Amino acid sequence: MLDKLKEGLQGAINKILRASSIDEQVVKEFVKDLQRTLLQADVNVRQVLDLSNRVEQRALKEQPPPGLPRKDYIIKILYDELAKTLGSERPVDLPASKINVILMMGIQGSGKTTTVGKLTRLMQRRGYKVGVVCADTFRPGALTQLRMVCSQIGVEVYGEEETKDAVQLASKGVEYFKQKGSNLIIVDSAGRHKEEKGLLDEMKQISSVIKPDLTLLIIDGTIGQQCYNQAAAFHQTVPVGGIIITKLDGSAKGGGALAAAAATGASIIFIGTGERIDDLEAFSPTRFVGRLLGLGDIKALLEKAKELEQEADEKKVQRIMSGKMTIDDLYYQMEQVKKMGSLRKIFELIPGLSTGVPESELDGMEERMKKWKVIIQSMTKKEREDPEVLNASRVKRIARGSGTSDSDVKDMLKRYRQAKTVMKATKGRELRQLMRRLSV
Ligand SMILES: Nc1nc2c(ncn2[C@@H]2O[C@H](COP(=O)(O)OP(=O)(O)O)[C@@H](O)[C@H]2O)c(=O)[nH]1
Ligand SMILES: [Mg+2]
Repeated sequence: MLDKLKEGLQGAINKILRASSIDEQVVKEFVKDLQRTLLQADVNVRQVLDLSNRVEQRALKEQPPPGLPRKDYIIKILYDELAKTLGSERPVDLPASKINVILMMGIQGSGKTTTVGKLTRLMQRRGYKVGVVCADTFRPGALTQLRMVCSQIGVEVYGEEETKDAVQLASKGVEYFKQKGSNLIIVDSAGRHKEEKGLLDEMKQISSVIKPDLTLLIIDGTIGQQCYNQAAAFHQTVPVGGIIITKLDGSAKGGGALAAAAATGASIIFIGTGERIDDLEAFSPTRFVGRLLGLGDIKALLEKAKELEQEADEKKVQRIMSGKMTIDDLYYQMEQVKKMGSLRKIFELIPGLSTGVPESELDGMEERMKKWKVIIQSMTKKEREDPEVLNASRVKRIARGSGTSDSDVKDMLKRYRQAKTVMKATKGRELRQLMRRLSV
């Protein structure tokens, strides 16, 4: 599966591993290799640029945790960014205690009907009582096809050969299975109309009538580039809750998977890997990327990186606990927490930082926080390690260098001291919790 993409990525990685030292040029070349490979795999240009820019920026700017070679760290960055593009892992989470409705959406030939069978089988095994509705009134023989698929697994299909109103059919079918006591109703839909707009309108109407708990977009993994626009068009019509990429068993280039996920922001939940009813796999972005990059090596590398990062964190916590927090440590925490969300959160999460700050002032603090970053960047290494050396003239210099005022600098120092005191007093307990939360 996805042999070309795999080959390309592994080639780029091998080149990095063989380089005698990592400088800007090696990184740039690596990023070029990466771009070429992704483009060949039919990932769309904008996405390729986004992804490769992020990899380049991080590879050039970030420091690997002590003990981890820069080469390995760059591979980890690539892994992170690829996995991030594919979204987070999302199991299907539909409470069996209520009636759930799933709407299948996608163009003709993408694999909707086949996937209905696969999904039904899988959900049956998980204990759901499944009913299937045929709302494809466009394709001749659609009902017969769906019945054939579902007869293999003894599942009833609601459909009417004569009715041409798909919206009405969907609604009647859902009602039918509700009365019958099903707790999962899967609605198969048409994938083609005389014009695209007709199809999208129909989807919108079906969705507003049956009010699905989950709308799944089925995408053919072999179509590459077009995935992006297709997924975006559906998503604008009916928000996509999850994606299933089919036909990843054949000569799929794989770019489609990345494209569809990016166009909708939805996660890929399953992938289809064959025509048989059991050929459906739960999708895990990390496992997928692991496979692409060559799992054996990457797994060991990731574990090592995590260990070293934790070790480095632990050392920081130790230092901070013993009352020796430097400004760099504070900065590091600010950066770490920022990855989690808003600046406001930083205040709530870094122990001591918001102590004594009234709720009403918290929002204004966000602005202040931005200033602190520039202030910290204007300090020398020595000053960051030992802020007690800061006298009036140094404060003036920093204020001037960062385009802030003396009182801004003093305010930052005051907060730093406060945070330091609180962390020492709580023996870093809260901080440790914070680090733990960050490392998952
Ligand atoms: N190899 C392979 N073929 C698939 C897969 N999923 C669907 N197909 C085939 O794709 C074709 C179209 O599937 P169908 O379910 O009718 O698509 P629909 O028009 O969206 O309902 C059929 O020939 C299926 O057998 C898959 O995961 N792998
Ligand atoms: Mg179909």
